[in-house]
Amino acid sequence: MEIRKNLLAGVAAMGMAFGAAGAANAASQGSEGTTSTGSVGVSATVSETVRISGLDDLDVGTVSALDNVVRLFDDVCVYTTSPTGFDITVESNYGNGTFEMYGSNTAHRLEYEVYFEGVAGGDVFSATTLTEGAVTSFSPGSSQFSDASCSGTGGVNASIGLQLDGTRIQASPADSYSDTLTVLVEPR
Ligand SMILES: [Ca+2]
Repeated sequence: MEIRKNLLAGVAAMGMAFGAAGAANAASQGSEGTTSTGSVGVSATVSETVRISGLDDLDVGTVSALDNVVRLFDDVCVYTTSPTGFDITVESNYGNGTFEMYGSNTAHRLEYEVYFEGVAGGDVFSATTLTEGAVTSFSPGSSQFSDASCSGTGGVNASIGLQLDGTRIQASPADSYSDTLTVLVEPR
């Protein structure tokens, strides 16, 4: 009996939650007559969506301790239906809190920096570096993230940048290094 009572209470609570979602969606029943009229409430929730596309691999090629700063960027297209922009979180497969490539010899590490900016092109390197695994928010200054194909801006509207510093290259033994970045975007 106790269990049954709790179940009923749960169903009632759910009914209240659904009722709160829409304004006038309580069904009403008709009564007997020459005609009869009832009503059916109709409701739906539209969620905001987001998409990042145009991602390409970043292969820096061969570098050495003689290099000072090595930079490479990839232009992408971010689209969201949210009028307040998007949040981005970039995670390094190997690094934890920092971006790190591993060598073929997995004892070898090469730290790098990742930039992201809501504009295409090399200006990404004037942006603030991202922290691995941490959320960074981008608000549209205009409507630049509401163009589904970024067609108004040449198919791109944002950029991911990778930077290797000479001091870090110097600290890493000769090897082939790689990592995978997971780029998560969410509507704000
Ligand atoms: Ca690209």
